[in-house]
Amino acid sequence: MASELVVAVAGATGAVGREMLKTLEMRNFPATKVIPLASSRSVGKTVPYKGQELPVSELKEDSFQGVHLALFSAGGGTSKTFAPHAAKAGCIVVDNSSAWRMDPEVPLVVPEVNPDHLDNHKGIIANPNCSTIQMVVALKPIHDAARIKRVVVSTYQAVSGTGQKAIDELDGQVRAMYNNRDIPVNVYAHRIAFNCLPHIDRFLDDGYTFEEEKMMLETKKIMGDDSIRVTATTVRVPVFYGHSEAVNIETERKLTAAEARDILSKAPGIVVMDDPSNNEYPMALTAAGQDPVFVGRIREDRSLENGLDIWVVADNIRKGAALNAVQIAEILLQKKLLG
Ligand code: NAP
Ligand code: 3JN
Repeated sequence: MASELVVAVAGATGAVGREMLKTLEMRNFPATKVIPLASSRSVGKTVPYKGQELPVSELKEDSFQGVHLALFSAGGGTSKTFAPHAAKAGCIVVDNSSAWRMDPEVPLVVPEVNPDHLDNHKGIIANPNCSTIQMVVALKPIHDAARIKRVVVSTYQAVSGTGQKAIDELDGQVRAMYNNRDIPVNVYAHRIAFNCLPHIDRFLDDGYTFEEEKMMLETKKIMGDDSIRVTATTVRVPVFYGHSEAVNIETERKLTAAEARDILSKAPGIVVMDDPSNNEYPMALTAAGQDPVFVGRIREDRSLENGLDIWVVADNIRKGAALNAVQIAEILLQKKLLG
């Protein structure tokens, strides 16, 4: 590794960007300098890193001279515009948006699943959607053991996936209700407090949402297998942190629940919590603030010959975004592809 390792965080004032700074710090990432970037609105603000307050600079085309690694979480449009400038300056971009995920030239990586896809990057690497990340961590060992034919997933997604404004909206709505005030509805199409919205991101012509399409397409690309059929229903629930997923899996070869439990408990990045007789199963509250993907409720699907049902929970801002991006950077370092 070179003696210098300069890291920029684009979107450093946002929910994901702040978690990225925290994750770099917690994992002792060997950055010699960290540069927080955001919009012109944030110039003059600071963000915390290693006990200091770092000043935020405006993200510009020339922000990446002398920068080795840029972690982007400033929205798809921003990534589309600025990631190529960063790559052209010789910086490796790990992008959290959907802007580059399905580009055939761009690796889409979950370290527990397809770290080898990093070998052929061309300067931009994509971090998958949070709901996809936690699902593929659980699917990969099952696919390796029994070959997955089809996945049916329903998600229960926390408001933090939408960013800080949605965290504030749920908090504000609950307070308004308990104080008999008018309930502000600004972020989602309907009230989220004490409600569930089967609507994440925009609707597409065939009735799916873009979030559902992301899960369906990204899963095939990460698993490197176009034959896996995936259908998704993504739902926003009034939870602050932690996405939960009910995942139904049809396999080519029969796996018993005991075999699946054994395989999953030995897989990287997974903690199995599956003791229903003691009310033990993962919940959003279990995962919030934690690194692993938690799996429970592992059972054989009574309606299929070779089917499993599992329940998968992870912190959407950590493993679903910041942690996965930093793990990618760590592998680049191990492979001597960075610095
Ligand atoms: P957020 O809390 O709203 O933060 C947005 C960040 O982007 C802020 O730092 C903001 O800076 C910055 N930004 C916005 N427009 C910009 C511009 N034109 N130039 C420079 N910076 C700009 O949102 P978040 O939850 O952190 O999410 C940010 C992005 O990360 C999302 O849009 C999405 O693409 C990605 N994301 C990915 C996942 C995943 O599934 N892997 C999950 C969540 C989010 P200011 O404070 O200056 O406005
Ligand atoms: O809603 C969630 O729980 C996850 C949201 C992710 C997100 C939010 C805004 C824009 C994304 C993403 O990562 O897919 C994007 C995007 O399309 O970049």
